[in-house]
Amino acid sequence: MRLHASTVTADPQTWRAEHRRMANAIRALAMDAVEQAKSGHPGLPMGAADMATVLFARFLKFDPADPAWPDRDRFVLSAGHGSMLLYAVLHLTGYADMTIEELRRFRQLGSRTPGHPENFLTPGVEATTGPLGQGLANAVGMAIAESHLAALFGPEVVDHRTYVLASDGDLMEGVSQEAIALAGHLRLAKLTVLFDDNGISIDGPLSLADSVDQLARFEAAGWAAMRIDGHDPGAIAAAVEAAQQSDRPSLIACRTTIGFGAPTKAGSEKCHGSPLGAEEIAGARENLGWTAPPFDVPPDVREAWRAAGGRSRPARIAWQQHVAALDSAKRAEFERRLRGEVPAERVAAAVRALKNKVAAAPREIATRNASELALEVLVPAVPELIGGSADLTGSNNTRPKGMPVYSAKDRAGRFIHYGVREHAMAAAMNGMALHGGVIPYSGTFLVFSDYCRPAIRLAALAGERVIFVMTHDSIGLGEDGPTHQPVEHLAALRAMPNLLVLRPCDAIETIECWQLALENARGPSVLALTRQNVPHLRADASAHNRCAAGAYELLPCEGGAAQVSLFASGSEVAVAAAARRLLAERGIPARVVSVPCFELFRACPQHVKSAALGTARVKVAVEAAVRQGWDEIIGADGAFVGMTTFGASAPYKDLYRHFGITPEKVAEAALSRLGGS
Ligand SMILES: Cc1ncc(C[n+]2csc(CCOP(=O)(O)OP(=O)(O)O)c2C)c(N)n1
Repeated sequence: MRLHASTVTADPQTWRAEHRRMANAIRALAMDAVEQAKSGHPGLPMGAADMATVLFARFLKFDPADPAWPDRDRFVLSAGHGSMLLYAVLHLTGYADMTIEELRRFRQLGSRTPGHPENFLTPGVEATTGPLGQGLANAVGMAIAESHLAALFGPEVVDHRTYVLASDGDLMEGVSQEAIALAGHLRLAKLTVLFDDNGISIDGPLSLADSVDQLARFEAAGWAAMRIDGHDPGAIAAAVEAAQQSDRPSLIACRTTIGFGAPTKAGSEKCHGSPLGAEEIAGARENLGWTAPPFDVPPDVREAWRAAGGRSRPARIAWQQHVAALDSAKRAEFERRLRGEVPAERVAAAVRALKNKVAAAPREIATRNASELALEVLVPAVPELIGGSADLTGSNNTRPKGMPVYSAKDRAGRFIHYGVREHAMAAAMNGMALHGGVIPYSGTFLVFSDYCRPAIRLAALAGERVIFVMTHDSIGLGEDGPTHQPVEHLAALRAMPNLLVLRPCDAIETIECWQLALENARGPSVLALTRQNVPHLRADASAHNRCAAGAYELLPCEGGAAQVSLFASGSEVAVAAAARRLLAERGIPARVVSVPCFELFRACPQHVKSAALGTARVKVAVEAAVRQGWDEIIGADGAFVGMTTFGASAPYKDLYRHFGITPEKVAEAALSRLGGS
């Protein structure tokens, strides 16, 4: 749908003049900070300054006095390399932390002005961006969260918009296509993308690599779209107004000149990612009519920006009054959800009851099915959980019976059919977590964690609670073969800082791991789950969450001091348990240590670690994956039974035999280390 800016009106000259000076303040600060840092990207802030000025000075609902105001509009700078645009605006509108000193310390250690925006570091920054495309997909998640919470709590308390500033690079990245399609399908009308349509990227003119008709592309995905002159404040304002009236998400392609004002570098890639240099800056100052010295903002401009920063204060106060007037139970629930505080007692009670129920009737069950059992009790207990799957709902078991679907028609629904869009799913979940008030979880196959990885990494970096159910976690998935069988994925995920990779061995551990993922408020979690059945191994179902230690002795040795410690995770814990029996038959006492989570184990106090590691002379680990990472537990001289190649297509029991991941092979490995085979 073509967006029509029918409300375009000629703005009074004074407004235009004031606008120009406000925008030039962004340009000057960006040039100065990049010059001072001797690195950075002046081109985007200079080109997009008009868009940002119109948005922040006339439309965006925000209050620098309360950066976390829940009903603020969200502004995501998806083109994170243009960070100085955001820092300049935060400074000018009066965010207390964004002092002129911080701008002077752009890109320096410990500053609030890192190279790319980091939301956990800088109040006013909504998302950690830089990897192109991510911010746009984050914004889709934010708009989903907004619409959902508005449906639950009403428009008096939740009614805000999400704006994204995206560059050519954002729109070239594949994740943007997934995100755009999802947003169009879900009719996220309060989402607006301002596209910095400057036709330049790092290598030069966009025509070197791209010839997409972006308006047609967005329209095909169900968006409203229009193209305007991105340096005309009246046109920008009219377009934003039109977007606000649209019943679809909107794209506003703003034709701009990268490095606007720079005498020789404007309009070229030369101003994309390096300081302009003293001469060019002097020329730009002259072109722009900017006479203030570096890092200086003239009082009239400062005042105009401060007025922009104070614009939404009355709205915030009115909002606080609305919240205060809410029914007390509703208010308490709203505030609890925004604090990100899971109802710990309800979770603990649900977990305890389910563990007891499962332990009372032990049976073989796939951990993906056990996860569904957990969700059956957690989804009602934790109303902020928003589930989903990338078109594998029946395989991931992420939709417990009766969980309503979130859609354009039912914003109160809690399960999202993301379609076959793993990357945007993960990035949108980040956006939901960043928005607050919801805890997203989703499903796909573990092998497709690769398709989610850039977003998982940002969740880990930014410390967002996002939960990934990743099923079909090894060759144990069987006949689908090596394309679908993860081999290196556990190691690759474990290599990521601040990510919990949880691989439970049975139903009890699965329930415990779900509890840990929910409690992991400052980072993402991956639950690696089996397709195939596994035996019930945990005899005890006490309230104590044994998985919290990351590794613990599941089966003690019998008949003397342990000679062998067998370590395993997930489905291979059963293999280790069977190997322990074989060793016992040979008179060799062995113990089994379940290792559901390396990261949690690493964080344990030394005595807990030592207890899990034990003192047996021989250490053997078994996991249907590559060895990488296990030396941390078994040492370089430990034995490892696992995968060294890709898998194969066959029934899973044949595969375990074929690849030698069997109790016999584990016992053999132990015996050979003992010198007794
Ligand atoms: C995923 C990803 N790939 C590559 C980069 C490196 N990079 C930063 S900006 C950019 C492209 C610049 O073009 P554009 O997005 O149009 O920004 P502009 O030059 O207009 O500022 C690239 C390739 C990145 N940040 N993220």
